[in-house]
Amino acid sequence: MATSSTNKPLRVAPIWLREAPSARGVDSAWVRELARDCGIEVAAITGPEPFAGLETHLHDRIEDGHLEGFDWYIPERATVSASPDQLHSTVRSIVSVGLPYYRTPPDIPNDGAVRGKIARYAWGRDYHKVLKQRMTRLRERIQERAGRPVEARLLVDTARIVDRAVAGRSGLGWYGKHTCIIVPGHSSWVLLGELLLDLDLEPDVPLDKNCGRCRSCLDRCPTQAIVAPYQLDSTKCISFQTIEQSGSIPRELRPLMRNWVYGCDECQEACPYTGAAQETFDAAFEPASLRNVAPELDWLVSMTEEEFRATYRGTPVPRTKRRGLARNAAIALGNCDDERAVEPLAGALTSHDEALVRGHAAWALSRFPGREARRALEQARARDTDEFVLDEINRALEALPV
Ligand code: B12
Ligand code: SF4
Ligand code: SF4
Repeated sequence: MATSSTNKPLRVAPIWLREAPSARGVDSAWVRELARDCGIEVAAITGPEPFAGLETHLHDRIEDGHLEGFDWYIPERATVSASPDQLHSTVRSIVSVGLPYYRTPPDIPNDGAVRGKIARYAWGRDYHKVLKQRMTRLRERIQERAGRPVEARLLVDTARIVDRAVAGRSGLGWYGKHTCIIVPGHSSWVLLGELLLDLDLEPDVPLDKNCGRCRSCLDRCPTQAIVAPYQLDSTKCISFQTIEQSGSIPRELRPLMRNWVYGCDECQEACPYTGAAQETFDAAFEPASLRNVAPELDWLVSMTEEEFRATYRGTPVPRTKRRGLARNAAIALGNCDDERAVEPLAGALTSHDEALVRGHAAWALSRFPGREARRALEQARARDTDEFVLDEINRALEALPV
């Protein structure tokens, strides 16, 4: 039997997927139809009952340290998020909604540039805004059809509710071992939200699907962050480190991060269901330029605030800030095994305005055992006064062969 990192037995079939909310006699097919009219391709309905078993599961994950680094992920919040009926006293039904976003990457020119990778969900416009706008429209349409004011609460990616638990119980999709919700026809490439309504709607039923013996996502994860089926240790996840981590990235993870500079799609790409995922033609997820998909690392590590804003405004990327993205680019340059990385790294080490970036550039230079890297590090050691940077430089010099 699979066990968590603290040897707690894994609950094999979470009870919150097996609940059968009572039918309320109102046909809900029209809600799904209206959703599609509003640009929301998939929707399914569940009741407001607490997700039995979820509270304990979340508390266990917190206790195991798997959610460390999320200040807001505290047991009290987790308790509330497991009981949607506590969020809004009048809620009678929840509409789980999803925006599929899978698309093939644009052609990468053969221009010799060393490039990083941005996770697909961040190629286009910020999904929080896109989904909220469409959900607002859906709420208005529901109200028109219901012929009375409808109280509604619209949630996308908040601490108030576990989006995947709603999607799982409503049958919008089912849990993969990578912990993502797999939606038929789209694999896990679907962003989730929900409308809590004071309307009685007939609930849909959970899908009777599972991964069987497959474990491709666990095997493919570069940092082994999926510590057991359905259990992710966020602190090891490249997505967490490149997006949520505001400080230094743990040294042991840096060499494993490959060229991901914002998020990570490895576990989803490994999934056999991705082979059958439909391309989206949703303009909201169309990248404005190649830099929104596969930016040149030498540019990222030295971009100005103006360039950063002009390129990434309106997308999810600003969450990591210019310094975070440049830090991630320094690590990716360190992992690229291409001597051309030394020059931009030496430049970043000498002149980047953020100590965070200079320090990670020092680490990255330690991966290039030539004389140039050593010279850049020694020169920087004589000039830099920041403690973190000096520590990184000293460690890098120690790691380089004399
Ligand atoms: C915190 C968070 C993260 C953290 C932690 C992720 C995690 N797995 O917990 C980090 C930063 C690592 C992260 C990464 C990503 N995230 Co995120 N994240 C969230 C957030 C805000 C909360 C998730 C949460 O509560 N996690 C706590 C853990 C304990 O819950 P869980 O992993 O979902 O646990 C479930 C399973 O383990 C399952 N389960 C447990 N035992 C068992 C046993 C069996 C048999 C079964 C079937 C199931 C099962 O039930 C649990 C409860 O839902 C949600 C938004 C939200 N408010 O819900 C988005 C969300 C989950 N993220 C999302 C996305 C897109 C991503 C990334 C793909 C982004 C990227 N490309 O970089 C990666 C995917 C990494 C991965 N493999 O999960 C989407 C997922 C869409 C989907 N189709 O599933 C969400 C829903 C945002 C949204 N609104 O669309 N994310
Ligand atoms: S997003 Fe990347 S690092 Fe995180 S679990 Fe998936 S493969 Fe592993
Ligand atoms: S890769 Fe395999 S184990 Fe992982 S989610 Fe997909 S089907 Fe499930």
